[in-house]
Amino acid sequence: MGRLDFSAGCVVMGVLNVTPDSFSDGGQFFDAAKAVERGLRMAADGAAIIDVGGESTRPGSASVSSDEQIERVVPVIKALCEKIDVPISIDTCKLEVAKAALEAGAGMINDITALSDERMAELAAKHDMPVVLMHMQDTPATMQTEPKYEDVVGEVLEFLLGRAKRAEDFGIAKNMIFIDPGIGFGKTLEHNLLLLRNIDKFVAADYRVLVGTSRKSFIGKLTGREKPSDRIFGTAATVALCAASGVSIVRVHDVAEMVDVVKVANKLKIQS
Ligand code: HH2
Repeated sequence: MGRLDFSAGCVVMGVLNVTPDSFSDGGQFFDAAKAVERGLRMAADGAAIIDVGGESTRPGSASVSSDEQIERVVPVIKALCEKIDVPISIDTCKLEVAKAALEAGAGMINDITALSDERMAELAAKHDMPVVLMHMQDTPATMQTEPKYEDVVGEVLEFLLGRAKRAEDFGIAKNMIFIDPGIGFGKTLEHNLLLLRNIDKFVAADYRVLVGTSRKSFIGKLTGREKPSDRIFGTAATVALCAASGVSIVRVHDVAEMVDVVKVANKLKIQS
């Protein structure tokens, strides 16, 4: 499996949801063969990493058992690892799923609960795997009911730095840790905008940063685009800002388009 290379700046993580109900592409890649085909396309389009998930975390979603997630993601990860050198990340907060994905060839853990289960931290440390630590207020089932912060940027950053430090205490190397403000996870439109406007503060915090804005509902609110697949240009604006601000990874559905955006925005990076 290849390694991530940040020498040119920000890179693109392709989202591959092997789910029937994801908010933007649910059902399209639920079939393993279709998911593999989509993963190969993303690799050909320039994805530096592919994030495979077997559970939707959209607002209001219910959790999916480990067995069900494993059944969905393992065949896809195995097939992709046989065919391409692009690293695969597993989008899960469940230990058994992460273990099965690792055995199938995945090389990174994307945990929207920021390693709440400490056995997940032990697993990542033992296998020297990169981890994504994401902030979320509440749980996907209820997180959009009434998100509240006094100082969203300060609180999210403090949480992430605490979790990053804890991950280091478990033996995960600093350069293996990615912090993620969790756009849309227990945040209003204004919270999301404040986090993005202040993304440089996260970049300055000494850990690599990952941001996932792709096709999310706040982009729909700003553009009036109801359909997630119509939110590509809105997504591009956020991706350009992130890349030019020094974010290391953008997590997106539209890989070919965002690879172009990142190539240009990386060259526009403002040196402070
Ligand atoms: N967003 C989603 C899922 N996983 N992981 C990280 N680290 N950051 C994110 O912003 C993030 C994430 C939601 O997007 P998607 O996977 O397209 O939808 P769904 O959860 O409905 O499958």
